[in-house]
Amino acid sequence: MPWYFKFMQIDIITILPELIQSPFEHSIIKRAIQKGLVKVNFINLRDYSLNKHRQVDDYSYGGGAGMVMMIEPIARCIEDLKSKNNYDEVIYMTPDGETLNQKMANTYSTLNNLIILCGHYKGIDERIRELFITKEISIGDYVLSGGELAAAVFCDSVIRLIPGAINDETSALTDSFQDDLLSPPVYTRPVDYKGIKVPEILLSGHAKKIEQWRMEQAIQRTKNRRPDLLK
Ligand code: 6GU
Repeated sequence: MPWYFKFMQIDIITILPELIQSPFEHSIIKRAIQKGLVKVNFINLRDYSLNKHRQVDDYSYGGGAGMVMMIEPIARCIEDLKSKNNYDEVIYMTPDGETLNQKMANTYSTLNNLIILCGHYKGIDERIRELFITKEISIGDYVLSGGELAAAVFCDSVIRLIPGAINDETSALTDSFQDDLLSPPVYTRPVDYKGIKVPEILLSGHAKKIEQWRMEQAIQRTKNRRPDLLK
């Protein structure tokens, strides 16, 4: 455990809680939850519908294909959450949001209380964005069926950065993108697989030289694959 301790609560509003839960039940994210670094609540939006059919969407004014998520259930849900907690941000997962990157993940990992709203259908009534949403996030330039998978990606990128989530504290800092470089190649046993050998330097035991080699490889790989990162 690091010398300082932070606790984060993430409340995810969704119409498909089953869809989003599994990524939180494995590996680093599961352990972060078990260690008490973060609590993730899945809130079923339909619980906030007053309609006997638990309806949360309706036809789009002006016509056109695709339903729109209604204001009232979302407003009721967010107001209920806000009556019990103070939130740093109310995030809406949407393809027209700001594209997620490592810098954003770092920033969000320092916050304490987040609401994440997962959209569906053709989107949410614009007035929800005006009234409640403080940040809009996309995970890339392609369209998903709903915000759940995007929310899981966002949460994974953030939770693993909470101090203590990763055992080796330095490990998250050497990730690809953390210094705007891709990661160097890595190897494990066997030292020779069908004639393809592990680079000699990695077997040398020279910590300094190995570090230098890894930096060179990282720069070379970034030049070849993502020159845009080097600016
Ligand atoms: Cl956040 N939502 C949806 N529906 N599609 C996306 C996305 C989000 N980010 C990229 N594509």
